[in-house]
Amino acid sequence: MNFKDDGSLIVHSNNTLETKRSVFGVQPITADNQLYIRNNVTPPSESIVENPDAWEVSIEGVGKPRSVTVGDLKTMGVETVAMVLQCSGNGRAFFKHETSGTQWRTGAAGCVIWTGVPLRTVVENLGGVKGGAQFVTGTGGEKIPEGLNASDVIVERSVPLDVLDNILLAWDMNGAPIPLAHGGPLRMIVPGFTGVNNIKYVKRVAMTEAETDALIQRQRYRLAPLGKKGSPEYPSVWQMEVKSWITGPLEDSAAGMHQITGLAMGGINAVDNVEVSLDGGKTWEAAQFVGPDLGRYAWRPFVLSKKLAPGTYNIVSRATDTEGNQQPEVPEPNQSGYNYNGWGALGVDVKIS
Ligand SMILES: Nc1nc2c(c(=O)[nH]1)N[C@H]1C(S)=C(S)[C@@H](COP(=O)(O)O)O[C@H]1N2
Ligand SMILES: [Mo]
Repeated sequence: MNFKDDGSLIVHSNNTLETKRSVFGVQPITADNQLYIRNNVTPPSESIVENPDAWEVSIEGVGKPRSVTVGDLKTMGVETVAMVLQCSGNGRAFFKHETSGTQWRTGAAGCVIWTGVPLRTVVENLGGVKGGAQFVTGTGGEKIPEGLNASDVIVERSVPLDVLDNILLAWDMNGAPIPLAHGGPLRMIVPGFTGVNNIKYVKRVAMTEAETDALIQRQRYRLAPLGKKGSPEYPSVWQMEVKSWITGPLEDSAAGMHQITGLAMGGINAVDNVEVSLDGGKTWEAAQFVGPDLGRYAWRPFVLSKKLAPGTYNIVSRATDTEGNQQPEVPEPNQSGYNYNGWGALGVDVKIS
């Protein structure tokens, strides 16, 4: 991806880039050129973002279904939301069991500002939700390669209809048209839901009675117990969990004053507070949030100023959301390694001399 800053990223494959832990600092918003990338299939051609306003999305499962262009959507309404975009598999590398899939650590996540029209507004303009609908189903605009079974490769995800009021059909990211790599010309944004539910180059949005039968919904992204294959009997990977991690110091350094920094998020809820421990969780101290509160779905950078004497420190952080949910030391494992949020393994070991 030529607009990316190579020095900020870990390359897992040419379509799978992770942000280095050291680049987050205490910035509330992740820069476009440092944001992770994850594609399940080959993206569409760059030509689709040449004239973004011409992109069409088919709105179905409403009173008056029809195709609308991004240009039309821009006349219907506009809102912005700051949101953590985080891959369902972020932190997979910290699970103790063997997992297949990208061994993400902390960097398959970023906090981004999206601008677009609320899906609710679009739906009301088109005659409202059709009776019986229970899900919002979004379909990615990738071409299905010849000879492959469409439902095995299509990026199509369903989320519960009760989040309709939060969904945006977004055309801008961090104040500029969304680049192809991040889902331009139009992306379905579901705040508080993991990466995969945020459909890039969305070409169809349907209010549906049932969840899509696509493999990516039926079998993949399910919280299956160890040793079991994903299937509809297990919960879908939807809402994000409360989580935090340390972003500095990451390296051995000299005794004296240190700013211990990190990021904390509530996932589907707002984050309420975060504590830091220098002794692997034996004793905890409250950390301070830094910078603006960008809302429920954003993360908050935090800091604890500390004078550190020579020694070895296991620095960990533990966030609590506004509903009282707290990061566990070790989360319940699931076969594919989704939603890792354990405070133990997300900490860092540093030697101060
Ligand atoms: N159309 C489409 N949408 C998609 C994907 C995809 O492959 N195609 N990947 C999903 C996954 S698994 C993640 S983690 C995020 C990654 O978003 P990013 O590449 O903008 O960081 O997009 C999601 N939306
Ligand atoms: Mo993902």
